[in-house]
Amino acid sequence: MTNVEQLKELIVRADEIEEETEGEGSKAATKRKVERLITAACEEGTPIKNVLGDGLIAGMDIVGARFKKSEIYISEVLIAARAMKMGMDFLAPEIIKAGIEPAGKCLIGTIQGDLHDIGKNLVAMMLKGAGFKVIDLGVDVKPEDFAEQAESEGVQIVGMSALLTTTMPGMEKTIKAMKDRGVLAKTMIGGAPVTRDYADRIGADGYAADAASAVDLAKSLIT
Ligand code: B12
Repeated sequence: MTNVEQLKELIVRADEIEEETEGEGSKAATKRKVERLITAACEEGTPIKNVLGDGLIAGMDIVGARFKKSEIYISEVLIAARAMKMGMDFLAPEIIKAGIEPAGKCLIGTIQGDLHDIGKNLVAMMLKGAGFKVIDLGVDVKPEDFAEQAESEGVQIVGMSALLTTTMPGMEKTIKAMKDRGVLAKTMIGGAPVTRDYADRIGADGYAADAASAVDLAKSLIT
């Protein structure tokens, strides 16, 4: 197996690796392995683009597909995403040097009045894993703040999350705030109480039920 293939495998099996090296040092052990494989791949002349695309992103794609089919739990996705982030952090200076363009630019946040962020964070991590540049506005984000940031950052996609039926109307207000400001970014929405029907009703460009589908949706919205 090449170093890049091993890197992909490491992301897919990150939870098993952390279990094997259980205890205080498990995260550090994963970090060491990720960094060792990236260094080895670079030393043997693999372009950064391939280390990223065929290693880290390819691994995360498999994790996303398995999660979508309910073959693995959220905890396993989070461990894989953490390993992915370790790799991305380590590679960041090289990515900048190589001038690799992100897959797209996305703004994400939880809607005003809503503090739930586990699902939103998962979507953000998976988008990053798929090569998107993600600007995370956090929780309790006002419609005007979404619109203002979408404009100033020049994003292609605005993702909104809501977990409370009482905060869902904030999504429609955000879409309106974006229109009022003349922001042309596509909108995608999600969260447990949100449905495709609701997305259609409020004029959102897309809805996804889980983080892996959110990545597919984001890709389709910008092509
Ligand atoms: C954890 C939790 C909390 C935590 C949140 C911690 C945190 N940092 O997020 C705490 C304890 C703070 C909390 C507080 C409250 N909660 Co709460 N909470 C939950 C709980 C148990 C799990 C939510 C969760 O994280 N799920 C796991 C994630 C991974 O799933 P997810 O969010 O749905 O995300 C996935 C998809 O929806 C999608 N997705 C999500 N966001 C996005 C965005 C985009 C763009 C896309 C495309 C896709 C997408 O992808 C994600 C990954 O696959 C739910 C019950 C439930 N089963 O949903 C109740 C629940 C959401 N909470 C509820 C309530 C009522 C509250 C409180 C009002 C309770 C209270 N009386 O104080 C407060 C509200 C606080 C506030 N202002 O927000 C209710 C909501 C009822 C309703 N229909 O409105 C629920 C449903 C519980 C219930 N059955 O009553 N809560």
